[in-house]
Amino acid sequence: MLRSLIVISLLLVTAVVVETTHYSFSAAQQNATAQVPGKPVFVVVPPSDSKITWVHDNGHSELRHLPETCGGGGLFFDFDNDGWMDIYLVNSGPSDFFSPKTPIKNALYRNNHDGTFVDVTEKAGVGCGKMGCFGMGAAASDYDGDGWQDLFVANIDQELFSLYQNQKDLTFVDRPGEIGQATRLLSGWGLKYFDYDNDGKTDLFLANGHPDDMIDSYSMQVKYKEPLLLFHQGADGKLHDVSQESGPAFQKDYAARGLAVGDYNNDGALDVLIGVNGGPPVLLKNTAATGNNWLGLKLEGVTSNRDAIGARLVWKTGGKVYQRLKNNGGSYLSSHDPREVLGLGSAAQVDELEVHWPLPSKTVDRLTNLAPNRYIHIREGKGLV
Ligand SMILES: [Ca+2]
Ligand SMILES: [Ca+2]
Ligand SMILES: [Ca+2]
Ligand SMILES: [Ca+2]
Repeated sequence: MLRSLIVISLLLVTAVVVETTHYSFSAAQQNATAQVPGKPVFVVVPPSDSKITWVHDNGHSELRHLPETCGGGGLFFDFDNDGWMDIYLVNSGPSDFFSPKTPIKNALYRNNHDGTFVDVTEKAGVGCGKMGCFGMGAAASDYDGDGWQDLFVANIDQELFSLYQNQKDLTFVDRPGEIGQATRLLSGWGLKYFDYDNDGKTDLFLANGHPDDMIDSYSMQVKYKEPLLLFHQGADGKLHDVSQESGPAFQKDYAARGLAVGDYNNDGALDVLIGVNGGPPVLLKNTAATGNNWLGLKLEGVTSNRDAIGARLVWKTGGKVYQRLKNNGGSYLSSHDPREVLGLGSAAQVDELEVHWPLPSKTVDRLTNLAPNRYIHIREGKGLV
């Protein structure tokens, strides 16, 4: 059975690295960084230096079947909050024609601050999901707002998707909850954590589809086209499956792949665009956020990267304090609206907003008494512009 081609989704903070090319350099600095003929612009860091010995296994068989044609996913994220990016890598697993000689696992490498990494997968408990290890998409987000990045891995059918909650002690616990039940027979691709109803709590949207377009001919349960799934975070802090009551789009099946989130009509309600394999894209206009207040942010770094990837937002509204790490990644082959939308619920304003700009900046901009339901532009060190 031909299973998963892929994986990526990721990049949470992969973008941090990419965006470092956007630093504002002085003329002297630009000259200093000018490309020198014969000198590599990027230098490969070999496993002997990085200590990252994990190798992706594409599951090739003696008959040259190749279930993983696009490699595995991976992401940068700071799981221990020490300010240094750690690395998570995703691999698939056994198939009908592939029995790995050594166990295949996902891998978490902790940054040693000296250019090397150490494998902490086993202690962290993120090597394998419940019921299997056939990983595909991955994303990191602090969905529960406790200040510690959590992990999400979408797996192939017959396995549950994994929601690894950060325990703040270098370990994670896989608690997929209702996501596990709902994804038992699905294969995940596009995925994104965002607050779709602007109530202040982060929700989750999943786009699914089996990689094998012949799967219907030999499976009684698994289908090529699969439903979209929407999970709403309730007052109990858990993600609840609300797909059935979320409109006709969730009653249909798609060969969904990429999923991008953005506010195309600038009403503060984040909309969704889904790429479909062999079909037209699905554009979903968000009507769920009506009635809740919001504040949209366009962040412009000056010393830090221009898109402020990696900025930490802390805001007070309605008597509560919220926080979020700005990233522009996650999902599969997709890029999201770079603006941030803060869901305020019924609160009439943002009482205080702090923007902790990412390194190398050490600037923190504080703004107070911000009126809602508009997009504002904040420049590093200048505040509102
Ligand atoms: Ca770290
Ligand atoms: Ca968390
Ligand atoms: Ca929400
Ligand atoms: Ca919108």
